[in-house]
Amino acid sequence: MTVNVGVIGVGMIGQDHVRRLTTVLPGSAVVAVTDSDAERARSVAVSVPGGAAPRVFATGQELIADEAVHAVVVASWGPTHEEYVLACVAAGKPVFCEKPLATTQDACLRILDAEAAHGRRLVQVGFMRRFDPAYRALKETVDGGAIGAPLLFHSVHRNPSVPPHYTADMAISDTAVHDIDVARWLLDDEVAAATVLKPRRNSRAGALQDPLVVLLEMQGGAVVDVEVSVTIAYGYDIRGEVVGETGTAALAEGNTVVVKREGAFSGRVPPGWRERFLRAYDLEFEAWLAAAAQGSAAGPSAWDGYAATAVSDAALEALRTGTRQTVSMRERPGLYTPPGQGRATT
Ligand code: NAD
Ligand code: ISE
Repeated sequence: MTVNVGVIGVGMIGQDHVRRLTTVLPGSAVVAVTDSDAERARSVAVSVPGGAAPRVFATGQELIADEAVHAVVVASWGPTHEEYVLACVAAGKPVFCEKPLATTQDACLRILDAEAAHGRRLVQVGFMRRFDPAYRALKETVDGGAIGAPLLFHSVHRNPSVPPHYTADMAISDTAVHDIDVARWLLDDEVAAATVLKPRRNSRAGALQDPLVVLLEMQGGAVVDVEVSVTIAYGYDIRGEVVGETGTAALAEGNTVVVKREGAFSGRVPPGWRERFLRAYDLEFEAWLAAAAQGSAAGPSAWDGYAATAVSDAALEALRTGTRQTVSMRERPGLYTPPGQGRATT
């Protein structure tokens, strides 16, 4: 079956997802696009390879309502996600929503309530690290007991630079939100409290407070430290190490080749998220299309989106106040507990 997809928001990542749906993965066709920048939507539509160009809709709501659209990708700015995800759930259409699921906890709760009323999952959130082969190997190692019970998780999230619209809060709500999700998933636990430290500022940071260190206390007692650096110039560097009772497990450096010459050795650091997580984005969409073809959703759920936003809200408050903040969350509904599994969905 071919899943006819409509894409809302065709900026950087929206265009990348259109490319993967039309030229990388089998089983889908992009039949509709929209963007608040109408000219951008038109130029993306005409650049789609293959048969008929996707239809360009004036609004996301019209795109979602169109009968030819079976499933929807939301890749517009974070504050617009709630409206579109709710409209997809109301229409009973599977939806892939880029992170964050929504920018407030209340908005996430409205999505959880709508999905619960629908009675089955329709929402997948774009936490692509869960599909990254290196993170998967790390989780398998930890889950397999090779290093004993996990005690600490060190996570490093470095961006060379960020776009001009990037605000101070986004270091947590847009960037660290990935580390928050991956900590919940790797440790199979929820976050109990957050504290944020402000190291000496990078002189390149402008109005941003960069870097930041986000400390998360998990309900089971493990502690997570996240370094967020978004103006670090040298490349896009993602690291993760779990410290267990009897050993450690870390993401390996991504290079297939290390060059040694003139008394030194070197490898490449990827320039950005597009290259570092290329395979992860493909795999998350493969999973999404398979589930969408059955009228459902897989992978990171609306619950995972809600949990990440609840923790990110606590961390933002910790940053503002300079104090430790506890995370309070609704009880997890049965819809989001996979049979025989722990708390965080794969
Ligand atoms: P972008 O600014 O390049 O693109 C966003 C697009 O959405 C723009 O073309 C904008 O005109 C459009 N838009 C804004 N409001 C809209 C609305 N109401 N209706 C329709 N279109 C609208 O931003 P981006 O970097 O592509 O980010 C988009 C989303 O993807 C964000 O939520 C971001 O956090 C997420 N993202 C995720 C990853 C990842 O690694 N998973 C990477 C980059 C971006
Ligand atoms: C961006 O939106 C992403 O999601 C990237 O994965 C992240 O590294 C970057 O910091 C965000 O701005």
